[in-house]
Amino acid sequence: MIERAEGEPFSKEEVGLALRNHGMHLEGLRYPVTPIGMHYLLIHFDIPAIDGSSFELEVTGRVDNPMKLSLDDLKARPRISIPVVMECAGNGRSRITPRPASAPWGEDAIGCSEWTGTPLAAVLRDAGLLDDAVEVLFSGLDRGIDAGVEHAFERSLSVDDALGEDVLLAYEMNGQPLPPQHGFPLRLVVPDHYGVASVKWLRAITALTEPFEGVQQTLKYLYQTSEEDPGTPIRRKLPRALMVPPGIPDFLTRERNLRPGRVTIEGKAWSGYGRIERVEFSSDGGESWGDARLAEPEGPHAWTPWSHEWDAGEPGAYELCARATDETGRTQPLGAEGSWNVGGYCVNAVQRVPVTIA
Ligand SMILES: Nc1nc2c(c(=O)[nH]1)N[C@H]1C(S)=C(S)[C@@H](COP(=O)(O)O)O[C@H]1N2
Ligand SMILES: [Mo]
Repeated sequence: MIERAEGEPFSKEEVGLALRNHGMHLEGLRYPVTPIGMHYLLIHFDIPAIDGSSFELEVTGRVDNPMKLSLDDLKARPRISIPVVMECAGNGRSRITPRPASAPWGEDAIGCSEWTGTPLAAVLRDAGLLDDAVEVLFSGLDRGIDAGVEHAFERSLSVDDALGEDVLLAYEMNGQPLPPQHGFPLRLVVPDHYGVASVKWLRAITALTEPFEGVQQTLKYLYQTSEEDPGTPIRRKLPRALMVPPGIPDFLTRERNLRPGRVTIEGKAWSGYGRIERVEFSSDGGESWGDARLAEPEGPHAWTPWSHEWDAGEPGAYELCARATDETGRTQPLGAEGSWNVGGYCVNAVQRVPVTIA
């Protein structure tokens, strides 16, 4: 019999979503760059079948010089590679009650890949983005029905965000062509924003004079504190620290078991609002905290390694926690209660890892 400490049992639909959209194995927090098959996945509809050799990206709308770019055209443009932490806005969703029926993430909807591609800003400049454009729309080739409406997966960015440094039209992940599930042949990568901004299977870029009002922008991905709240669009990643679960797991409950003695706890931390300034560790469920040691991230959008020497002295039950604070002072709440929102987005309560020392 499994006791559920929080939330209700998962529905058949949630389990189905979780099997299609796996999380990153948290032991993968050891790697600076996540191996491709370990990176989390979120595919709203179906993975489209796309022929890379006839593929064309259309750049259109309020531009002087509309363009069609083949994969070779894109690869002939300036090429950059950057490690970027990607995280689903629904990460942490299963910690709230009641929760909406959607991917029931623990805290594993994460990964840090090295994305290679060409900067979006220069493509928009070459297309002659016009002054009256207010947003740039990114359209995927995948289609489905959500909120009762049939649509292609589409998201927009403000012109400022679209011209942001390091926003990429990416065609490689960790030095390999994008795998189908991660957006082959081309995806957007928007560092610092939640994963939803990084449209996969990118077909078209359209400069708009009015804000985009599609399903994935105005019905989903809104932070609403109640059904009546019109809500605010979710954008940047809130800070989060996660640890590699120490010791060995129980097969079924995944609770951790360790021997007494010193152990190095390690993990990664990130924020979409800037540098990680501090990571704290607690072994008593957040009653008392000590500062973890930080190391340099592999780039401005990569995760920051942290470690802490823990003396697991006495046999017994402990609850390990980690908490990140970024350069803007944003940090993580101790519990998820105050983070409840209709869509279950941006739940960044501190990680809690029960361990038994025996
Ligand atoms: N075209 C398209 N792009 C998409 C999605 C999608 O379903 N279709 N999912 C989005 C969401 S919600 C997330 S969190 C990320 C997940 O990217 P990954 O599967 O490569 O980890 O892709 C985003 N881009
Ligand atoms: Mo997501």
